Amino acid sequence: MRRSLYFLPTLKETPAEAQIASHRLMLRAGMIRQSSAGIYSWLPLGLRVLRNIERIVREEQDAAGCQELLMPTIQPADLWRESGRYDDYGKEMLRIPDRHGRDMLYGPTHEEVVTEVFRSYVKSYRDLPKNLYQIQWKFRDEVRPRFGVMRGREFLMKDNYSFDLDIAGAKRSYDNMYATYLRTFARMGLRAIPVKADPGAIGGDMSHEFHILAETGESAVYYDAAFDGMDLSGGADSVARLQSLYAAADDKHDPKSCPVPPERLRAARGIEVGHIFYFGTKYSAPMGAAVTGPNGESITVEMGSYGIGVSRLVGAIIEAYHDDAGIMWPASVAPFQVGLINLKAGDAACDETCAEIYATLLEHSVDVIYDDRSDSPGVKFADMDLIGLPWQVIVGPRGLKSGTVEIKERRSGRRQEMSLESLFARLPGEAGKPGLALLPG
Ligand code: 5CA
Repeated sequence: MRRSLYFLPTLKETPAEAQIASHRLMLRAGMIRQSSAGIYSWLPLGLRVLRNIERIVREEQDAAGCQELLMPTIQPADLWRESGRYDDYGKEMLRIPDRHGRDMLYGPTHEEVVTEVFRSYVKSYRDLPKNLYQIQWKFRDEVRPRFGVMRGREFLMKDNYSFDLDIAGAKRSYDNMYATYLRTFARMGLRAIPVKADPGAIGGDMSHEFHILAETGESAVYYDAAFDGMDLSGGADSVARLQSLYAAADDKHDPKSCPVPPERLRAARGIEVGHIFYFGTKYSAPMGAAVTGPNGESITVEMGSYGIGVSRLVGAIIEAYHDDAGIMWPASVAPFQVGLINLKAGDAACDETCAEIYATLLEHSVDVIYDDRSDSPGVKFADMDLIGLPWQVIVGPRGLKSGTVEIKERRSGRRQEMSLESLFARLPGEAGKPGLALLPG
């Protein structure tokens, strides 16, 4: 993508309304535009990151045996009357009458809709277990939308729903998602601590929230210091081992009954990026989601639901990866892998070399944004640091005299001059995502 043609409205000034780094940086980097309180347009650069996060979430859901479907954003109130939640949900639910005076609502979550789909088709124990997911927009009329996409009113969620024959099966489904979530967040460069949580409006018996530790987090979390040395990438340390350690959100934590001695207890702020629930027959019983068992008996299915805040993750990743100059994207979610900077647009040698690098990167399927504008080097450096692509390739007249360009790694700030041949030798043979390494070790 040529920067001169790209819709990327970066801002020099810090917007006054933004209180935390990720919100400020998303506005400054031209990723989002507020439409009304807690409701945003995703501009091209922001959308690329959102789509990358979605892709990782989707790949991990598919690998875990879940199947994707897509349910409507607008739901009939009658389904929520069946589950008994229509009146309970309160003012967070956006209620909309249609032209016939029927009560509709913009879905804050989809337990009712998915249970209706399931009960209409699945009739036998032989068809279990099932796990269905979607990545869909939700609306919650939050009292205090804030921090940009972190607490929005309209937000993108991955939600899935498990259906099992018995409690043991439901626990397997739950643990499968617990491990899947650890893997999903690790692929985005995040360490997410699973803490025991209160199921709240979703209801149920067992629930964990996944928190990214950050000072700007909205929740207080308490956890055993042993977590600090654990493998939280869904690998070596088993679900059973992790679940045996103490970790609780503030609504579950009671200093008086906490089993961890004070010197081993850590208190921190966290951003909740995922939440999983086991709630048994809370929806299946009132809504009649049952299958026929091996002896012809009717068995009400055991359910769980599992959410990931896809749009919230964009902000959470920035909270974890930024410095004074801007964002520092992990390669797996970065909107582009390389920023190519032409320090002297209009200079024949610079233009020619940049054109060659740009074409070669594209040939190797490396996502690149080429700053071909005639602005000053200072403006281009600041802009490129702000949007935070993992690699910068800087082309200027001075380097070209000795046949070199400069490579900069955004995260470490490491720089090195190299010839075009060495640069091209470092490009991957095929699709360059995500492991591009333009500098040695
Ligand atoms: N039905 C369940 C699981 S599918 C559910 O709705 N869970 S939830 O309420 O905990 O939401 C799941 C995730 O969505 C949260 O962990 C959080 O990461 C994200 N989320 C919730 N509310 C918002 C919001 N207002 N803005 C951005 N993300 C949100």
